[in-house]
Amino acid sequence: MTQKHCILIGAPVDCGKRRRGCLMGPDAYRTAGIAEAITELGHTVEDLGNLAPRQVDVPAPKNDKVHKLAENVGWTLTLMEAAQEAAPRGMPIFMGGDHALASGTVAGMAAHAAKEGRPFFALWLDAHSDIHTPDTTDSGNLHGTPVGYVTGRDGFDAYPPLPAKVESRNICMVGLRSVDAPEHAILVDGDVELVDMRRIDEEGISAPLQAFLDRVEAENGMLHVSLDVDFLDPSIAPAVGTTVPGGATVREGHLVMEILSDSGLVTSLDLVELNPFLDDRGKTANLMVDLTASLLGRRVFDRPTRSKK
Ligand code: B3U
Ligand code: MN
Ligand code: MN
Repeated sequence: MTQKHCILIGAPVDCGKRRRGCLMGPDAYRTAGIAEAITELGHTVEDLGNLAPRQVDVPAPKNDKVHKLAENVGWTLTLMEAAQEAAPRGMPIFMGGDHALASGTVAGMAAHAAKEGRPFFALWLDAHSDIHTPDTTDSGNLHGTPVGYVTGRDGFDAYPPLPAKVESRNICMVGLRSVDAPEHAILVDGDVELVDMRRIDEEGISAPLQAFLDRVEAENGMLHVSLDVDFLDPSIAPAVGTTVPGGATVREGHLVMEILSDSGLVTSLDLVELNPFLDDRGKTANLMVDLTASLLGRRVFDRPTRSKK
């Protein structure tokens, strides 16, 4: 694969939900050897260290369940800016932190794509659809809202205005198995590409993914991948607060990453929801690093595989 310059950006965001621990995520990835894994593949790496949220004042939210609105808005500002600073120089890899960080990373990458005059696509690898708004969320946890924000839904008045809205038809969600009623209502009437676990069981994970990638390629799009730990089955990835049984296997995870790697289309990546406090001797952090390595070209054999007679 062509050499990349990978820019590691620590985003210790822990305000997107109540259970604490995702702030330790960036250092768990470093401890698991993310930089070394990337350089071993022949790429270059730069680590910007951990960022901090901008300090902002916001009006009290209409929905009083909403948790830590100001901190979430502050992180969105910080990461929107960081994405736009890094994107022209290489491939940003945002080491979370919980999924609230994607409000900033995705909005920033979409703004960058708009500047480049290219369409923007997002692949959401997650058990959840994260398309709530601060008004529809019942948990009040804003890590359930980044897709709502970047697609321009109402209710994000406290957030920065979107430099570039993401077209919902340019989003593909893979791994869905936990969708709340207000999210369901939006999704069934909308045009987000939905790949739930049933579809994966019936069609396999590669066919729907490849169909989406064909569209990205045909439109010369930029592709952001947002990988939530809970996309994976909790038996192989226990370090996450919101485990949902029946997730992707190790093999499905790697296959997705290898197909993405072969496509050459991925321009940025989020690694989110790792809570090292809940991990089992680094098992989940190591798996997330291995998946990142597959995305960046690690292979057993290049395809097509030839057996020597
Ligand atoms: N949809 C639920 C659960 C959830 C969303 N994202 C995560 N969990 N990680 C909510 O709280 O909005
Ligand atoms: Mn998520
Ligand atoms: Mn999730």
